[in-house]
Order: sequence, then C-alpha cells, then structure tokens
Amino acid sequence: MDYTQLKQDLISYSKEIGIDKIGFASSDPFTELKDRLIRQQELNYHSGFEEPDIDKRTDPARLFEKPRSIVAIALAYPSKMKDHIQGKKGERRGIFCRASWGVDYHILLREKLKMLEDYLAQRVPEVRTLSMVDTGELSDRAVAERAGIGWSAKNCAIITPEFGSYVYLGEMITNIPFEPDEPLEDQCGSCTKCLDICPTGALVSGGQINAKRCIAFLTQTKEPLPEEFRKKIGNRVYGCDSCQTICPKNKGMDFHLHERMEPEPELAKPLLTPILHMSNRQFKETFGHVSGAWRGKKPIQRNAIIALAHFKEESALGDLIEVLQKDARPDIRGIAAWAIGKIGVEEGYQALRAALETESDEYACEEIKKALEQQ
Ligand code: B12
Ligand code: SF4
Ligand code: SF4
Repeated sequence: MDYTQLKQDLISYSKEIGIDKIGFASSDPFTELKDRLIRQQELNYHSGFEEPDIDKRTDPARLFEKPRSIVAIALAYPSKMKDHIQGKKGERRGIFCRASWGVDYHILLREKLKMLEDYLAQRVPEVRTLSMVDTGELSDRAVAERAGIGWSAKNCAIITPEFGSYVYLGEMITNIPFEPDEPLEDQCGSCTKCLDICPTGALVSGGQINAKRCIAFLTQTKEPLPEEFRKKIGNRVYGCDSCQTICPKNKGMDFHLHERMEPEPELAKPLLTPILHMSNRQFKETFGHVSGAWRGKKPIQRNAIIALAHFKEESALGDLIEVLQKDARPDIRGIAAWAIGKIGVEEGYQALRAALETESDEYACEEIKKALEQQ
C-alpha cells in the first residue's frame, strides 16, 4: 500500500467534505503533556471535566491496539453574528461563547470523522480507527499541536495561521503508518494581551491556566458561585471569549464555512428574564441542540440571575423575587437574594426581609442576610 498517496487522497477527500484543516501526527506517548497534567493536578489547576486517567490521556496505546498515527482535524467557526442583536434596558440579554453558537460542534466533527473513517475503510480493508472530539481521552490540543494544525498559544488555545483560534478540534487514531507533519513555530512572540485581559487572572503564565478561576469553567459549575467571581462574569451565561477576542492573531478571523454553525441570535444572545422560569422541557427544546446546554439549565439560570444583577435590571425585580420565594433550589434562591441586593431598591429589600422569616436553608439565609447588609 502506498501510504504517501493514501495520505494525499485523504487530504483531498477531507477538503471535499468540508474539513478546514487536517494534520497527521505520530501516536507516540505524549510525555511532556503527561508531566504537565500531573503538575496541573498537583496545583489543583485542572477543571475536573477532563478524563481523570492521565495514562490513558497521554498514551494512545492504552486506548487502541498498536496505534500507528493520529489524524487531527479542525473546523473553523464564526466569530461574528450576521444579524447582531443588542440588549437594552428592560430587555437585557446574556451571551453564549462562540463555541456554543449553532449546532453542537461535537455532532458536526463526529460526522466528519465518521466520513474519514468510512473513506479509509473503503481504501484499506484492514484499517482500524478510533475517533474522538472533546469528550475523548486524548488532549485534542496536544494532538493538534503535534499534527501541525496550529501552535499552542499563551492563551492556551491552538491558533491556526488560517482561521485564528476559532477552530474546533477532533482526531482519529489509526493503525495506518501515515507520515507525520511538522509542528508549527510558536508565533505569540513577546505579546501578553491575553494574560493582561483575563478578568480573573486564570492565565497564571503563558500557556498555563488555573481552570478553577477560568470563567468558561465557572459558568459551567453547578455549585454556588463564590462572590469574588460574580462581578467578573458580567452577562456571560456560558463560556468566555475574552482571551481570544483580544488576540491579534484573531484579527479579521470570521469564517462562515458551515451552515449549521451559524448562530441563532435569539439563542446566542438570549433574553435573560425568560430563562429564569424555564422548565426542564422548555430549556431542552430551546437550547438542547447547542453545546452550552450540556450541563443542563441550572448553571445557565444561575448565570442569568448574575447577569441581571450586573445590569442592575430593575424591571427583572419581580421575576427575581418570584425565584427567591418559589424556586425549589436553595442555591438559586440564594443567588437571587444576592441579585436583589445588587439592584438595591426598597421593594427588593422588603422581599428579602420577608424571605428571611420563612427561608429554612442555611446557604440561602446567609445570602439574604448579606444582601440586606448592603442597604
Ligand atoms: C477541560 C477543558 C476545558 C477547561 C480547561 C481549559 C484548559 N485550558 O485546560 C475549561 C472549562 C476552562 C475550558 C475552557 C475553554 N475551552 Co475547553 N476543553 C477542555 C478539554 C475537555 C480538556 C483540556 C485539557 O485537558 N486541558 C489540560 C491542559 C493542561 O492541556 P491541554 O490544553 O489539552 O494541552 C496543552 C497543554 O498541555 C500545553 N502544554 C503541555 N505541556 C506544556 C508545558 C509548558 C511549559 C507549557 C507552557 C504548555 C504545555 O500544550 C498542550 C497543547 O496546547 C478539551 C477537549 C480535549 N479532550 O482535549 C476542550 C478544549 C480544549 N476546549 C476548547 C474550547 C473552545 C474552550 C473555550 C475557548 C470555550 C469558551 N469560549 O469558553 C475555553 C478556553 C479557555 C482557555 N483559555 O483555555 C477547544 C479548544 C480549541 C482550540 N482552538 O484550542 C477544545 C480542544 C475542545 C474541542 N475539541 O474543540 N476547557
Ligand atoms: S476564557 Fe476568559 S477567564 Fe478563561 S482564561 Fe480566557 S479570558 Fe480568562
Ligand atoms: S493574545 Fe498574544 S500572547 Fe495571547 S495568544 Fe494571542 S498572540 Fe499569543
């Protein structure tokens, strides 16, 4: 079998099916990454969302019998909305990060990888493949870096020269000995814009994140959000793009190459107040197809409450009071109390005083008391 020709044919096929960038890497263990992951865990800088078994994460041979190569792919996503909508007083809006615009990227990349798998199966009867996107064991970024898709930047992202960092990544382990591509040169140079802008100081040094301080992580937690982060979240209801939007390498990068990645403005920048009262079913029907829905409605509702406080949105006071009085979840009642305190009007304080009489949950009571102290 002429594997050089097969590689060229696979590259051509990938273009035909709308894969924006493809690269080839060896399937050797990721030893540098292993040390890095251990260190991140020791520092408690990891998110907890990633596969916990570091050996599996860093040795493809633990996942796949006799691997010979990894094929990495990238799909570029839009950074600007065509029909931009702006929130205003009385109609405040939240914002989902760009990686949650359009149809869930896991679905789109898995479809492309399946097409590559099928193509290889037609050409090489004995081929074996194992594909993954985000939720798999491997570090998608480490694979992409090794395969020459982009460089590993100070904001932690893989930045491609062609599409900036606005790319989703995925990969396929194979038993075919494809010739590996060369990694790219780091092009960050002396720039530190991403580190400087990060609202929470999560980028502790170039290429090193404390995920526990990253807003992208914090917007996805289901636990009560520590006070120090509430102001910093602003109106982000899911994810954070600040270290990417500031990046000079992303200047002018806005690609609309995949119809299903186009954001629906009403979902990407949703009205905040209606989110507060959504049932599970309504939430699923509205947001179920976007990647930002994977943690369910609770974190999004909590973030929507924080966003209303950020705007000091008086028109939402009645809705927040209703949450304070009726929501079954104590931490949601607690955050509503905090938001009512931030809006800071007498009607809100009255509701807080009344709630304190009836509230039985310790956390919610604490939040109500703290909110009342701000009077
Ligand atoms: C856990 C996770 C998170 C966590 C932690 C993020 C992080 N930086 O580690 C949280 C929830 C915070 C998060 C946020 C985001 N995420 Co995320 N996330 C992941 C996930 C599941 C695992 C990442 C991981 O293992 N991190 C651990 C670190 C230590 O390793 P790594 O970044 O994977 O690998 C690099 C480092 O190890 C570094 N490294 C290794 N050794 C050394 C040594 C030195 C000295 C240095 C400097 C660096 C270094 O090089 C590797 C290659 O870049 C991946 C999917 C996957 N399976 O890989 C998606 C993934 C990384 N996320 C992605 C995206 C889009 C995001 C967000 C942009 C979403 C958003 N807008 O809110 C933000 C970006 C935040 C940021 N600045 O990184 C994309 C990245 C695409 C790209 N172009 O890079 C991925 C690849 C998903 C995908 N398949 O497309 N994410
Ligand atoms: S995503 Fe936001 S919070 Fe996280 S590192 Fe980037 S700028 Fe900081
Ligand atoms: S902002 Fe500057 S340092 Fe940060 S990733 Fe972009 S080029 Fe690199």
